[in-house]
Amino acid sequence: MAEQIYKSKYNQLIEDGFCVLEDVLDLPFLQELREFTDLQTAHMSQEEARAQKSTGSLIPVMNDEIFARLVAYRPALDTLEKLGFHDNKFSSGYVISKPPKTPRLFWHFDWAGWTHPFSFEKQPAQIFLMYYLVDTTRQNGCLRVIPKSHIEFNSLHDELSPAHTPELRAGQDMSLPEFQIRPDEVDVPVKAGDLVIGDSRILHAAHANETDQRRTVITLWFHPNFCDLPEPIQGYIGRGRRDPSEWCPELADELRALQPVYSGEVKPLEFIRVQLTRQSFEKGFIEVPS
Ligand SMILES: O=C(O)CCC(=O)C(=O)O
Repeated sequence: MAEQIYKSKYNQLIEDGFCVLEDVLDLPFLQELREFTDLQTAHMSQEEARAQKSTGSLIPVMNDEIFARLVAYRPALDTLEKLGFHDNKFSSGYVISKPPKTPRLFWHFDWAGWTHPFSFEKQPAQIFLMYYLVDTTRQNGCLRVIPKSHIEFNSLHDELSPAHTPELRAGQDMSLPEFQIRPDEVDVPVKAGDLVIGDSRILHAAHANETDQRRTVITLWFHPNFCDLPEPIQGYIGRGRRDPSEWCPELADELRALQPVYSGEVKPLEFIRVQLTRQSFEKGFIEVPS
């Protein structure tokens, strides 16, 4: 891909909060991931499926070697560098598989470090790398985002309660603001193997899966320019890291190089799910709820 294209993708990520890089996963690996995740998600109990009707499966990636290969996947890491990011670190990720005939995913953002003013700067402290394993459309639950909501106040911020409550995950009350169709939302349909990169602060959701097939995405969280982040954020991201050789001995060195390690003395920021208001965007920070 030409340098100019990476530049425009980077600008889109910084200004709008997301971009799509086409055709990043090679076909044999994509097929392997499909087969593996189909088996994994086939074991989901009825009870779990009911409790997570809106999200679909939420299976952590750090137990299976195949996902270690995805985390250390060279074409994706090279893509981050070509976009202009350096010292890219990985913190965690999930297999999110929406079974057939499941409702919308609720509006939310993934970032939980809002108590630090850096959260209101343009540079992201956390980005998601999403690999959809099937082509996505409005019918099977493609991603929806509100452009610029990572950095600009959106009236939806005022309406959302802290994300990922059991009620939201189960999609118990589809009349909640979290399940609305918004006038400023855009669909992000992709081809299987494309890579969606998004700022973790962006408001995002997914359409219902109205088809008879699963729609699986693997979301990985990365932290670009880790060494340039404020220390309390480095400490927050670097907390409680496991030895990568327990996850994938063959890739332990590569995974270790991707681990966010903070060895300074500054107190780490607390992980906190909050409600954002216009005032927080205007002030550039939020009050910590006591
Ligand atoms: O299921 C999807 O399409 C989006 C997943 C998501 O919102 C997330 O990983 O934060």
